[in-house]
Amino acid sequence: MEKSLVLIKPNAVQRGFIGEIIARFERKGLHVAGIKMMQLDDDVLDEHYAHLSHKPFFRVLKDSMMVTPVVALCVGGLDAVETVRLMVGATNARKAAPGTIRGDFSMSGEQNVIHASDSIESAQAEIERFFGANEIFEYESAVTAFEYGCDEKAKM
Ligand code: IDP
Ligand code: MG
Repeated sequence: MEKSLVLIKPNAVQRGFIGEIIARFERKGLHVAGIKMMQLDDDVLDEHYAHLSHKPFFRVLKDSMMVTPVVALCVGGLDAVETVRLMVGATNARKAAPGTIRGDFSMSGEQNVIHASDSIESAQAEIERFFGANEIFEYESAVTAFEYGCDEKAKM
């Protein structure tokens, strides 16, 4: 099953949105395969945000990700990476569509409550970055037949 990596950022932890954000993924039908609270450090953020290391906001971004622990979440489902990105919305939360997580919970392009993997390749790397193999769980869902059509189940 395709999986994506989500981080509930410190600004969402501070504002008390952990439960509401996780509930949105569960309600959608994405299955939780891994979940934990963890304190990020400079080294893991250098790796995680390597594509932004040249940006003027890099230091501030990394600092903002260490203010409190984050909640790391691995969720799975058909086309999970694209589906989660659609649920998360645009990077600048002021421009994120209402109904998306950023669109509903944030006014900021930096303090935008959540990270989500942007491709299948980065999801694989990010899941390995934040979870050990024994922290990702594959288990039979009792309700898959009611969440997907037969043709969709065949693709999973
Ligand atoms: P994404 O989180 O939507 O994938 P990225 O471009 O990968 O967006 O940027 C990672 C994070 O860096 C964003 O979620 C946001 O917190 C922060 N960020 C991106 N652009 C800006 C900016 O222009 N100013 C301040 N922070 C930014
Ligand atoms: Mg990104």
